[in-house]
Amino acid sequence: MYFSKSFIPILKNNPTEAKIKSHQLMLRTGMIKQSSAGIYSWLPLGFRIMKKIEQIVREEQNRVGVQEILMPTIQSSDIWKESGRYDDYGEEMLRIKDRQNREMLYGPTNEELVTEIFRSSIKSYKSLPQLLYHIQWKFRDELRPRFGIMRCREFYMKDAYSFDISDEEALHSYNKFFLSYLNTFKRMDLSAIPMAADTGPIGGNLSHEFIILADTGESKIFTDKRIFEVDSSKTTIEKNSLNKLRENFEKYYSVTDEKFNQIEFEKNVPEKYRLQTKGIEVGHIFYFGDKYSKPMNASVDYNGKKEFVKMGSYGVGVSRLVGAIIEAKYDEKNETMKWPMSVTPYDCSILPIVNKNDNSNLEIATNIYNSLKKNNIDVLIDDTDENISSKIKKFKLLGIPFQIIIGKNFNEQKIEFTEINHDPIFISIDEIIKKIKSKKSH
Ligand code: 5CA
Repeated sequence: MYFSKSFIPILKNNPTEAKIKSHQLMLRTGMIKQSSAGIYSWLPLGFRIMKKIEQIVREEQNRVGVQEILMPTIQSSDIWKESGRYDDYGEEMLRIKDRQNREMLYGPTNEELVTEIFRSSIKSYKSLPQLLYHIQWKFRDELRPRFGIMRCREFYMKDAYSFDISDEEALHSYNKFFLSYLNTFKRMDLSAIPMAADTGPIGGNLSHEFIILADTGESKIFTDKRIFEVDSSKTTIEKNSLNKLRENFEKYYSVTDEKFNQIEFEKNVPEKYRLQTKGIEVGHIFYFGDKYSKPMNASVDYNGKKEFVKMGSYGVGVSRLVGAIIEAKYDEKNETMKWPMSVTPYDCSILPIVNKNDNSNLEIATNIYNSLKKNNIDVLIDDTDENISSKIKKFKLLGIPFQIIIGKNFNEQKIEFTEINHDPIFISIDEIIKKIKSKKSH
């Protein structure tokens, strides 16, 4: 992509309405544009990042055997009346009437709809477990939308739902999501800690929030620092292995503020390991047994007996993650963001010095661009006639991990190549490709 043809509307200064780094940078670099309070359009740069995040989430769901579906954004109120949540959910739910005067709503979550889908087809315990997910827009009429896409009204979420025959089997499903979430966030270079949490309007009595540490986070957390050392890399989806993983995490006190108890904290965590800080909730998993299956009559035949299925639900804030990654990865010292290779909108930028009467640098840049593209490296080439130092500054602002600079006296064997916030090195195109590819495969 040539920068002159791209739609990346960069602002000169940080917008004053934005209070936190991620919101400032997302507006400044033209990733998003507000369309009304708490509702945003995603422009190409932001959309590319969100799509990469979505794909990682998808792959890790598929890996533990969850099947992808797509449910609509608009739901009928009937199923919410069946579950009893239509009145309980309150003003956060956007209620709409269609032309027949039927009560509809823009889904804030999908427990009811997926239960309705399940009960209409699955009749025997032999079809269990059923694990289903979709990635779809949600709407919650938040009282105070804030921090850009971090707490907004319309947001993109991965939500999954599990259906099992017994508590024991349901906890096995819960644990599969527990593992898949650790793997998902690890692939984005994030260390997300599972913390015992409240269940709020979703319900149930077992729940973990996955939280990444950030001073600007809205969740207060209390934790034992040793939890950061727990290793999940050898865990498989076998029951024992997953149970062990949960145990390894749960032996350390780690809770959000709704669950916090000072006496327990001090009793369980030696002083030197106590950490009281803030974080961003990027995922939340719940186990709620038959809370929905019973009122909605979602049951299966179990050797001649009717059993209500045991359910859980599992959310990842796909759009929130874009902001969360900026908050977690922002480099205060250099005042830059740096995208993890797995989600970066472009891997590399090519910045030629462009002279009005001489196209040669632009031609060299285009040749290098083609070689990188052939190697599946995503490149943005700055063909504008801005001076080179403002081009370098611009791409630092965008957080693109690598830069190639084509200046005077170009030498094929010694191309100026910079990893963001490092000193430039001078290497050949083959070495550049090797370096970027090896970073991409980590
Ligand atoms: N049905 C359950 C699990 S699928 C559920 O809705 N859980 S949730 O309410 O915790 O939302 C799941 C995730 O969506 C959260 O962890 C958070 O990352 C994201 N999220 C929730 N509300 C917002 C919001 N207003 N703006 C942006 N992201 C949000």
